[in-house]
Parts: sequence; C-alpha cells; structure tokens
Amino acid sequence: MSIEIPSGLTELLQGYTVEVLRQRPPDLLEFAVQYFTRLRENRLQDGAGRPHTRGVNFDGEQPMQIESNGDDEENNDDEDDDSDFEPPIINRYSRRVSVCAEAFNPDEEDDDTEPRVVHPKTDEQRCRLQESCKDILIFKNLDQEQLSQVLDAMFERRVQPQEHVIDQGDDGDNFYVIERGQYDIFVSKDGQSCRVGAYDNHGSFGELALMYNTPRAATIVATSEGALWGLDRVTFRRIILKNNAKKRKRFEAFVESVPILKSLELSERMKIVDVIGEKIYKDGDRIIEQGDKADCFYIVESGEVKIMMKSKTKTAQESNQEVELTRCKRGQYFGELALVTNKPRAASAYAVDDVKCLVMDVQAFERLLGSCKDIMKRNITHYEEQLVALFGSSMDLRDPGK
Ligand code: 1OR
Ligand code: 1OR
Repeated sequence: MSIEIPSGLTELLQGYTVEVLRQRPPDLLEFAVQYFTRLRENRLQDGAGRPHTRGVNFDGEQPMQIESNGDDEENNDDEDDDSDFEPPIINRYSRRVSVCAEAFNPDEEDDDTEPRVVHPKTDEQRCRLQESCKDILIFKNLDQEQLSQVLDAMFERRVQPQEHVIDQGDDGDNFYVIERGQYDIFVSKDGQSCRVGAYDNHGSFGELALMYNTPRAATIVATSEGALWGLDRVTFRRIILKNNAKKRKRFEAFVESVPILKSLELSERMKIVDVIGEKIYKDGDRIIEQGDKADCFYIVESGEVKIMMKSKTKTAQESNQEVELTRCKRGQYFGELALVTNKPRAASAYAVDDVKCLVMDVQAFERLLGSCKDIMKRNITHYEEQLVALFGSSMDLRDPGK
C-alpha cells in the first residue's frame, strides 16, 4: 500500500522543527500553536495565497543561516535567488523580519539565468571605484570573477550635506561604499536619536539590512558633500551572501578558538565572520603605524605580529628608534587600544614572515564586541603596568606621540 504525502507537509513540519531546535521552547504544544498561528497570519497578510511553508522566525532577531526546508512547490526556486521571495511580515513587529530561507550552497555554481546588473563606467570612474573598494572588508574574500561582477553592478551617487542616505527602519535597497565625504551614524532608541559614530572618507555601510533581511538599523546622514558607490540588493545577496556561507565554513573553527571571543554566542561569532575581511601581509610590512588614526581591529590568524613603540627619549626619538613590546600569535588580537580609548595608535605593528589577519572595522567592533570590551579594558591596565616596567616611568598610553 502506498501512502501519498500531501504536497507541502514535509516543508511545514521541517519549518516548525527548525524553529524548535533554534528556540528550544519548554512547551512544544504551546509553541506549535503560536508557530502555526503566526504562519497562518503571514499567509493571510501575504494575500497571494502562496503558502509560507518555509517557516517564521520568532524572536525578531537576525537569523543564522539554517539549511533550507527543501524544494519549493514550484521547484524552481534557486536558493540564492531572492528576487521572487518576499519574506513574511509578522504583525507583532509590523516590519519585515527574517525567515529561515537563507541557505546558500557555496559549492553551487552561479545562477546564470539571473540577469546581471551592469552600470557602464568610464575608465576614470572605474579607477575611482577600484580605489574606493580596495580596502572594503566584505569584498576581501571574493574571487576575481565575483569582484568584477560587483564592480560592474556598482553605480555612482553624489550626496549633499544633510542628505539622509539611509533612514533607520526602512527596507534595505543598496549597500554603499564611501569614495569621499563625512557621514554621521544615528541610532534611535525609545524615540531618542543618538549619534553613535561617523565615517570619515573611508568605509562602507548598509550591509546589515541586506544580509539579514531586517529594517535599516541606523540612519546615515552626510555632513559634507560626498560621493558614494551603491550596490543593489539583488547583486549584493547573490554574491556577498553566497561568499559569506563559504566564509562561515572557513572561519568558524578558528573564530571559535579565539580567546577574546569566547564569551560570545555562536550566532554572534557568525555575525563577526559575516563582516570581517582577511588581510595578508609579507615579512616586514607595517600593519599599524604609531600615531595614526584608527579604524580597524585585528586578530592574528597565522604568522606573528611584532608590536613596536617609539621610545620617548630625545636621542632615540631623533633616530626614530623603536622598542619591541610584544608579539601576537594566532588567536591573539591587537589594535583595540586606539578604538577603546578613541586615541591615535599607541604603537606600530609589523608582520614577521607571512601573516594573515582577520580585520573588523570600528563600527562592527562597537556593534559586535561590546561584551568583549570589558576584558580588553582590563588587559589595557596590564599594558600600563608593563609600560612603567619597560620605560621606568609612567607614560600616558592615551596620548602617544608620533
Ligand atoms: P543597515 O543596512 O542596517 C544602516 O543600514 C547601516 O548603518 C547598517 O546597515 C550598518 O552598515 C551601519 N549599529 C547598526 N548599524 C550601524 C552601526 C551600528 N554603525 C554603523 N552602522 N552601531 C554603531 C557602531 C559605531 C551600533 C549602535 C548601537
Ligand atoms: P592600538 O590601537 O594602540 C597598536 O595600536 C596596538 O599595539 C595597540 O592598540 C595594542 O593592541 C598593541 N602598549 C600599547 N599597545 C600595545 C602594547 C603595549 N602591547 C600591545 N599593544 N604594551 C606592551 C605590553 C606587553 C605596554 C607598553 C610598553
């Protein structure tokens, strides 16, 4: 006797099971009632009647990438094709929330049926674009073909002072790389808008809403005339998200072994992996220069990094002599001091042999390493003690001379 399994049943139950495994609710029956009620609300709201068997995400938080719930009914849904899939809306939050449909198989070839976005550029524009993108961390692990598709798809946008490039709460349309200009970052909480940081002629923003299908997490306002390069949502997701799945596989074990990240949840560590870039240095390369303005934090992935400080004695200063303070090895971090104290770099860092570092920008550092900062601050007290031991007298690490 053969039993016919109704279409959609497997996906429906898989969605529920995935959510149970994520949330570990104490009462499975109660959770099922809530889960399926919300699923039905989403379907009603969707209107089109297309069944949402992929599942809903309950906590309003950004989802981790969870294996897909199997083939879609039409069976033509490519996993990294977001274009025909609108995530469900959950009434409770009355905003777009994340869903468990973001599985990417990095081994799969690109979907060549998807039309590519291309904004033609002059040689002069291409030069400026390449220069602006050369230090963008989330582009660091792309292969050449992926990078050239990204660059082809990017378009120029000029902005005026006081222009809002992004408004908190909006849906995400583009990711932006800064060519020039200054931009303030505001975050509203309990109706109060707070300036939490700024970009100064470098960096990128607008990746979060596109990565996690969430509303814009901050407002970005130009404070000078500026120039940006935009990348549309579809291209961003097709290339960057696919690459992030690879990055997660590649760095998961390493990031787990990094002592300073031990206090974080797995999901928090994966969010770090999503925004870090891997940088490679040759023997003798200067990674950080004492006295420079700081915008990055580093974790050593392989090789060794030598931390050197210019001595304060006059003769040593004249001959530009440096004293070796310490070395950082795999799993250790450096470059946190200037970010925590908001001061210039207190020392220089050089590669010893070939070095690979994971690099995070200051905004990601602030956003994702909040709980690790206390441990870092405690370690900074040790720097100060060692400073006294090395140079004989106390020097203020918070006001280093170049
Ligand atoms: P998005 O797509 O959410 C707003 O659109 C962008 O602002 C966001 O992506 C980030 O690229 C960028 N918290 C959240 N988003 C931030 C933050 C930030 N800084 C920049 N963005 N924080 C400030 C850290 C200095 C944390 C505030 C609590
Ligand atoms: P940063 O952002 O100031 C240089 O850039 C980095 O060198 C600094 O962050 C620390 O991560 C790292 N004093 C100051 N910076 C140090 C020290 C240090 N060690 C590592 N860094 N001391 C050495 C203690 C063993 C104390 C002063 C002699």
